[in-house]
Amino acid sequence: MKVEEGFQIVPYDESHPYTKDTVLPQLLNRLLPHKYLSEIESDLTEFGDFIVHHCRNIGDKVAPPQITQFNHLGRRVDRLHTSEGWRELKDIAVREGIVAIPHERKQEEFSRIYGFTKVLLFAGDSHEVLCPMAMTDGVARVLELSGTEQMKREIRSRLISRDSSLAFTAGQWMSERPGGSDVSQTETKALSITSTSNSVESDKRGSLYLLDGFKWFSSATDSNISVALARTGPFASGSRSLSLFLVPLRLPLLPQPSPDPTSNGITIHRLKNKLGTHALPTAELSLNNTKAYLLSPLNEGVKTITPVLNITRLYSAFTSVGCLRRALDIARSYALVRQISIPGGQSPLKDVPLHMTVLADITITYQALTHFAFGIAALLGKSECGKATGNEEARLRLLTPVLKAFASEKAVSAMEDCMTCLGGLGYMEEVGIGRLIRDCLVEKIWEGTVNVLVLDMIRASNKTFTVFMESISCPKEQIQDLKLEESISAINHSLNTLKEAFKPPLISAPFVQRLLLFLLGHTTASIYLFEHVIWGYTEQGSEGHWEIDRNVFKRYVGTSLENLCIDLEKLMRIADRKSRSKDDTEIVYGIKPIASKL
Ligand code: MFK
Repeated sequence: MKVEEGFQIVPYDESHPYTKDTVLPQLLNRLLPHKYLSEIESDLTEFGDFIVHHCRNIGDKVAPPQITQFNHLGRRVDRLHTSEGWRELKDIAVREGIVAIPHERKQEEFSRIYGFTKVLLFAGDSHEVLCPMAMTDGVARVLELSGTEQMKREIRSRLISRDSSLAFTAGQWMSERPGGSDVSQTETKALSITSTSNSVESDKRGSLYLLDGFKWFSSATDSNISVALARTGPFASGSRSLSLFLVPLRLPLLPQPSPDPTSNGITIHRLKNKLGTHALPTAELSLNNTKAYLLSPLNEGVKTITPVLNITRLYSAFTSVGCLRRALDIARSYALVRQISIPGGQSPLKDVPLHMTVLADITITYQALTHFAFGIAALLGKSECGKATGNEEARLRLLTPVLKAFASEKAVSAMEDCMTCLGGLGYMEEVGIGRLIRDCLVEKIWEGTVNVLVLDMIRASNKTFTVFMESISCPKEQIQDLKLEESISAINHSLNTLKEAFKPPLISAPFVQRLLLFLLGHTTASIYLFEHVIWGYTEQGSEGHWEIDRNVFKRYVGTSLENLCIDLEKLMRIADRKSRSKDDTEIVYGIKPIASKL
């Protein structure tokens, strides 16, 4: 049989990422004042069209970066070559205002919602250019809060520019070989450049230092500047003797493009050979007398860089959700065209209940994560505009690490289900779900692994859990009208468990701490879904979508019930098992450890 004979697989068309999305238009309708929604909706629609008809094709021009370390004269040059597609996608992100929108703040505190909607739409086709955008956004915020006037004028203005011929991107260098997420082991040292009068030398940008060290994971090797932690005090003081520096990658930093930029004492030791995010130039960098500007108060580097951590964590969550959006759309679109045999004839997959039960479960996960992510984006917007109450600041602090960890875990397994919805075709590289999964696996690791975020949640909960509880109220009559008593009772059960578990002294058993993060994630996502149902019912009535939203909410709570209904008593029983850590070791290594060697 010739290939063009016999059964032909019908191509599927992916749908518009904004207008045909099952949650975004309704959710923005709830979260944004009408004047802002009408102002931005055409941009979102056009951007969605542009992604489908233009950005997607750029993927063919995206390839891994390469490095030329030596020139023909044997000189070390470390020239980094990124692919044409990567550069084009970065330019698009700049022109679309991914970083500009939240910093221009034309929609006031709602600008973050607008900006993150674009992140969500773009994520699945972005080949991770959102990673440098995340760091650029975070660094722009650090400069706004801590930079000198000159840094703000010269550098921040370029970080938030929409003109790709002027715009700068930024990286962040924290990770080093000894520590990973534990920055207390940082080896990079900063020495002040002293003038004859023995004071720290500075130009208008700030106090100048020379950095010497080795940065192990730099994902923004093609950026213009970076922020880096380096030691300005004794090693024994751990992370309390780290300061934050602004590092130009090439000198002179300005004018850019400069006629002959030279490296700022930075050599690329190696490009990383990663499982995914192949287009992103991640490198190991050696810093030798690298000029840098002090950006934090001395030895307060970790605290000063935290806006970068929190903003990139939110980008990470939106990237997980955005990649799931695209994988789900592929699976949905395929189900419309793929015919299978059923007794008595043929049927598209969309009419096969067994298939639709899988797609509905994935859609519910997607919607729950989307509601959760936008809930936190709204809080960040308020915080940055000085409009957040103390309670909202506390919720933002507590829930940012929870969202990032929760979304990274849930999105990848849901994407695996999307892949299976296409059978063998889903496993093909050309479909793209494989790349989305590979790229998103990193969201479980960078910017803090799930366990690092568990510890961050515990640290944040010390001050904030009570206010989180105070923020929740369930309107009783509507619960009855909507027949949601059972779901709300599960949520209340979980809230009581969390309330008891987060009472000081906090449970220190590692297993329970990890479980608490997921319990808090499920509960928060349920509460955000619930808020949306109530809004649809009270504000939109029969015009609205609320009956579908109510089903989504009930089903989400139903599938999370096992998690939501865990008892404090059960948690305590687990926590009280002092031998659990020892048991874990025995289970993992299959042997009883010899007591003296424990
Ligand atoms: C698509 C987009 C994806 C994004 C990709 C970006 C790629 C970037 C590539 C990378 O570089 S990945 C590696 C990034 N590294 C990390 O994310 C570090 C993970 N480690 C942590 O988050 C640790 O928890 C931390 C380094 C912050 C711990 O450092 P310390 O010095 O042991 O923390 P400490 O002493 O607990 O906190 C210092 C202060 O900061 C405290 O305040 P006080 O001094 O007032 O007590 C903390 O409360 C505060 N703090 C810590 N984390 C905070 C925070 N404040 C606000 N938000 C936070 N998240």
